[in-house]
Amino acid sequence: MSERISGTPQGSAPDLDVLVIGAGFAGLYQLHRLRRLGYRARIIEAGDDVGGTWYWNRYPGARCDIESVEYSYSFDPELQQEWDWSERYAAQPELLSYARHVADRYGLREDITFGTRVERLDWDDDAYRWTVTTDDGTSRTARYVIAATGCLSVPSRPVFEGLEDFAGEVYWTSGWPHDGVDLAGKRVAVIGTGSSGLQTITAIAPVVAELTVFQRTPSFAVPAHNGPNEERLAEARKHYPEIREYSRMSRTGFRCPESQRTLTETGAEEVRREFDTRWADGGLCFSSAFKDVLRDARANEIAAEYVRARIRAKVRDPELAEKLSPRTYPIASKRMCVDTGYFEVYNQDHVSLVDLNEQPVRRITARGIVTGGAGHERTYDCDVIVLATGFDAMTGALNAMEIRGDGRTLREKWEHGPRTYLGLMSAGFPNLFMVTGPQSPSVLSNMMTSVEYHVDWITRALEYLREHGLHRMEAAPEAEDNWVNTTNDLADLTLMPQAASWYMGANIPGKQRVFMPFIGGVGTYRQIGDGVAVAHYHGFELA
Ligand code: N01
Repeated sequence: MSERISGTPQGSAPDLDVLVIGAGFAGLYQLHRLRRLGYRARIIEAGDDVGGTWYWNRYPGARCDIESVEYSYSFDPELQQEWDWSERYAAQPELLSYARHVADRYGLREDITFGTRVERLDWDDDAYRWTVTTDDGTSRTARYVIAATGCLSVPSRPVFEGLEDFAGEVYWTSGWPHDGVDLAGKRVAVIGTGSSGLQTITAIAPVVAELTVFQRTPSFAVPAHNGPNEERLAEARKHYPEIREYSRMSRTGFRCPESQRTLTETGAEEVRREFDTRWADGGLCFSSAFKDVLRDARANEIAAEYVRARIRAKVRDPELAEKLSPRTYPIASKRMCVDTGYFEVYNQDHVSLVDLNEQPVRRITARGIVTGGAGHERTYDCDVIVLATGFDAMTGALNAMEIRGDGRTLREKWEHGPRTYLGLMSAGFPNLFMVTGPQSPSVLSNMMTSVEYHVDWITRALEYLREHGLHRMEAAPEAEDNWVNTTNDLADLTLMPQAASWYMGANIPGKQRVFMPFIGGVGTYRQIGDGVAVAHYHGFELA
């Protein structure tokens, strides 16, 4: 059972019942649910339109790595029947149109304030409300705040000495110009070879005059086999309820055959057959082929070597193929990429790879990028530099705000890593919910499945409070401690902590290295979350 503490809110009613931060897929659905239930709710959004990730990340080739029919809302059967997904994996413009369609279809825009960034939140424990201050100097009060701020929404922008001296154009994939960029016939340098880099490189290679890729760590990538979607969509339209039900209880939040077999106990021929099948199917299910791939170093190496062999088969120059083959971390311990002809790009004469382990970036000059050590410097001249250097994942957007709860800021509390109960609330910060927060499945899952579950869970909690005349909800410290320990223990059973990944916060200088998402699976997490709700919000203090 939850613990009840006594108290009543002092003072006048707040301006809003609920203030939601962010108008990405999470914020839009949250606003829709709240409006239907009669809450006075408003979204504050930094961008000038809805869409979140798909509003900002407009780089060439930006595309989802979960199939469209699954990376879509399930809450309204009519919506899912009426929307056409033209490709197996939707591209950014289509995803942005979908977000806009949802905002218009449910009349959400009237309750969204665009072009405004939340800067600070101050909790008033007498009035049981938050004061939310935005960058236009305005303050609003709200009984509850829901941070739908996204897991990969704050770009990581490493400092490259001399970047400001560069005479050409500079673009960050995470903030690509809305009017597009004409790269035709230009000499382009790309720094970063994660998902954003791979997609950009593949998309721009056919149009640029010269492409130089600066790689620090190669990525494992599985083929997307993207293409027209009529058949998949027709099948999905017949079976959406079953598809959604399956996804909600699955490990990953989308349809992916989970193997019960261990690789190390399966014959080599059968292992190969299974990988071949998954490779031919395409997509992220590759790493679910055997249940020990993420737990057993030997199994992992066999899976990794399978992918490296595929890279060798695609890249004509063996030396180059080796440079493009990851060897420094277990496969799937960094987010795998889903590609469409990425490795083949390097077979073209106008494309070259610079291995930053051999020649690190020294500085950037007016002409281009200088690499190498003293006496061995080399300048790569270019007209355009594209930076695909990633994000301050999971905690970045929350820590970017000054969130002051019971004295401390959230940033101070999370100095040694995020601490939450279920990834939904953090002790000391009452009435502040997070959608897909740290220590929930979030980035390890189909975000749509996880977003909908969290929004539904939070909405149900708010309804419970309202029905019981309660006004304050807070994670209990012991429940939070247990949950943090559980998530850490689960991660330690896997190979995930071995990688210097953004899951671990390792891409941000000074950030505590701790595995941030809950790795126990979407279905298991859902059962735990539902159990907590049924037990009158066990582990939360209600007042
Ligand atoms: O970012 P990343 P991303 N000098 O962190 C390199 C999702 N997403 O935007 O690995 C040189 O993966 C860095 O090198 P290293 C998806 O979940 C999805 O690509 O740190 N290089 C790495 O190569 C994904 O995982 C899609 O050694 C530097 C790259 O920059 C997540 O977003 C599409 C550097 C950053 O890769 C993040 O992907 C796009 C430096 N100083 C994104 N600093 C879909 O397909 C960093 N790097 C849905």
